[in-house]
Amino acid sequence: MYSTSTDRSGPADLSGVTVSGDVAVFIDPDSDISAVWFWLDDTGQSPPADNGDNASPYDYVGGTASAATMWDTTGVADGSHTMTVRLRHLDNSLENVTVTFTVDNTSSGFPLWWVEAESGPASWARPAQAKPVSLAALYYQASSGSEIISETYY
Ligand SMILES: [Ca+2]
Repeated sequence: MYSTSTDRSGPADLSGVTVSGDVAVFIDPDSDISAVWFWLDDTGQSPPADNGDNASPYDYVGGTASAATMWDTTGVADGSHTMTVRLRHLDNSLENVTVTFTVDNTSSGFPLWWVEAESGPASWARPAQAKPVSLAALYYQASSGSEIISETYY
């Protein structure tokens, strides 16, 4: 599971989703679990695990009962990643689970704006707040008469 809040609110399945920035990664609360080990991008579970947690709630990076320590996804490359967990149940049996997810921190830049004049040769103005950013966040706005047409490219 993951959440974008330190209080782990609004948890969602990490499998198949795209995450960015800081996220809390943790195990779905289950009273049958006594310990959890985590491996990022290591489905073979080479010892030692990246992190282990033997107290509920079971967090990837750690934390307290009320607040998870966030994992900064900008520390890894954009693209596909795996999180493999080894769960130890109360009867000491072990269970391995791997989920695949995507990290994408490319579109977090400040939008870049141009405003096109209504008539005559194209006249371009850049508002003072415009900053150079990655083209992934390019925001194009054109005025035509009283109508504003905008397009967003990703
Ligand atoms: Ca814990």
